[in-house]
Amino acid sequence: MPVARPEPQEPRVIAHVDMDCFYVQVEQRRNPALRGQPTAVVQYNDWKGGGLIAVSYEARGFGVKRSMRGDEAKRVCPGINLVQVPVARGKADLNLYRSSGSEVVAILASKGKCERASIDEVYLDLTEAAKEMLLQAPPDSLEEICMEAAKSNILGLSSDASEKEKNVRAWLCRSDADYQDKLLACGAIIVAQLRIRVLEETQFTCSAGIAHNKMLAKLVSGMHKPAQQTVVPLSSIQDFLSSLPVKKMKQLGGKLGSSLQYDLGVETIGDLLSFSEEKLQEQYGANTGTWLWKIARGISGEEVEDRLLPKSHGCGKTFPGPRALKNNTSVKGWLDQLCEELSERIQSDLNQNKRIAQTLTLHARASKKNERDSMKKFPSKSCPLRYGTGKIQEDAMKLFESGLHDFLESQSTGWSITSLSVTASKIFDIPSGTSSILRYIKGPNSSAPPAISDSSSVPEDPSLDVTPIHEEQCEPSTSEKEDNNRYSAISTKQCPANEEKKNSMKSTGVKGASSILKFLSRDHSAHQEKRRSDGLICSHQGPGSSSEANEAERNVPAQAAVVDRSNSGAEPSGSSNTWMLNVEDIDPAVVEELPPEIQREIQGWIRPSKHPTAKRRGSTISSYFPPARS
Ligand code: TTP
Repeated sequence: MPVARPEPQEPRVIAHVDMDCFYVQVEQRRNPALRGQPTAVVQYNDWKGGGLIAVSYEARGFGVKRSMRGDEAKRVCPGINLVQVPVARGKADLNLYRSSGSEVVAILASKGKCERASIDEVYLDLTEAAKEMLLQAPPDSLEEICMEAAKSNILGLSSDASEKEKNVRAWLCRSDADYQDKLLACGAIIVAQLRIRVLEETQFTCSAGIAHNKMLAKLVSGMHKPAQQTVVPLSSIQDFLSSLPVKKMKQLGGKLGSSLQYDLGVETIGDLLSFSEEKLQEQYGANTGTWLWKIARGISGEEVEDRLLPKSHGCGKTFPGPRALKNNTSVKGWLDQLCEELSERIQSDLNQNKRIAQTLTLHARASKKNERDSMKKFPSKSCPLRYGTGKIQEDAMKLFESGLHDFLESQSTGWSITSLSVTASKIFDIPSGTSSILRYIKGPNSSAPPAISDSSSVPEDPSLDVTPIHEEQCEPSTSEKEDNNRYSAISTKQCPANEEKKNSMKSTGVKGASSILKFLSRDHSAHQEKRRSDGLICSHQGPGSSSEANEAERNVPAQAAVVDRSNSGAEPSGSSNTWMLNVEDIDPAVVEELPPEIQREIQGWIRPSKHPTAKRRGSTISSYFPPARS
């Protein structure tokens, strides 16, 4: 259920940036001959030409849709280019798309707090940058407003096409505007400049929404695509929400939205205005009721998180129709492959970013023989995550068996699995210092099998690493959704983007800047390739993304026994803090899996006599670090 959060006192400027037909653009950069051509990226499974997962805007013009398969797309648009998604381990390999997304994130993060929300979308908190611009170089003081900003779509502004740019320029430069609108105008100019930089440096176009909160920015970023931006002034919010179908809002796509429609007769967000906060609370509980009351008024206190790295890592694959898995051996074969990739990715995250994942979750879709239409779902199962491919494989199989047991409800009947995914979540940074390593060892890495909990009632975050794709999925996470190249941390120090940040206010007016679409010529891409090869372009590898709530649940010790827990969402039993560790408790296999510097540190504990600094702290690890929950 969504949660109402307190609103900030000060007006904010928030942008949601979403790449246009992202996988297609990545393929077009790889093969510039595809630029401007009807193109789609298709899944690995080539049944009926493969399922389309990304469709260029040229192809959309011919009526090609993501729901089609390649053969159908060819019938609708005979000239379409179908590019198969890269493949590894018999499934889609999204590394290229993740690292391409990271290049964009590195640029966008130069102007303010940046939250990578999925493989191709980002939230930015531009409040400080907008305030600074308003102080130093307000729009009405600029000699010229860049073309890209002047092409903004401002909700509520006259949409007379012939006058649009003139009206937008006038709106951006109004000296009598209220403070909130002035900040938004600055935000619109900053976002336009960022989008131009993204295009110049990566050759990718993106669209954006600019508003006073995340909810509104997200709702409008896709309203005018491709390569455009939309601004939501305060005065336009009620009109906008009054016609917005409830299901368009991310959190209302499921049961809550259906209940609003069928139980309260609410069709649009604006319809919610006719219900008091008390009535909504009575129906949906205090918090969700208040949240609904607020969204009806365009109010959302959700903060942009400072996070460039994924919140989880997930790997999955679907097995449609005749490919469904019908026995434990075939499930184990696939689970082993998914777990191997997951293990590589979390290990890479640990090595490069010093981050530990704490929870392993298995999701599956299943049906029982002769019961194809049953509503019973395969319950998702979680347990503390133990590092090491073999352990993850072992635990995932146990999670599967536990889920299958519940799913079958003791019936001995045939079953088939049509999708499998494993996710590593609850990822936290290891603070520098040894106490964090202690937590790492006592938590996710015990050699004992972990407690299993039922996570079926935890709503799946649509932006998690595991994105719903037709045949296979493997999100970066996705939902940040890794081999070593994939996940290098994005350091603002490393990137020229940071220099830009320092000087950001000096260049607010991009004099004579032309429309983003002009950059899409092949000549330009050749120029960019040259710049790239000359080392002029920032193209850091980075994370994938996901957006599972980053809760402060930091201390999940592994348990000695496998316990089936059906009270979903509960912490595995025994996550107590009164836990003591002696050096004998450290699994040597775990130590070998750690990054070299951490291994050295642990060796310091294990053989304190050889490491005077370690010895100073005591002879058993527990004497250094009292149990603490962080
Ligand atoms: P989206 O942002 O949903 O779509 P898009 O970028 O292709 O197009 P748009 O311009 O309309 O935003 O998805 C981002 C990428 O994620 C997309 O290019 C391919 C991948 N993807 C899948 O693999 N499977 C899916 O079901 C979806 C929705 C996306």
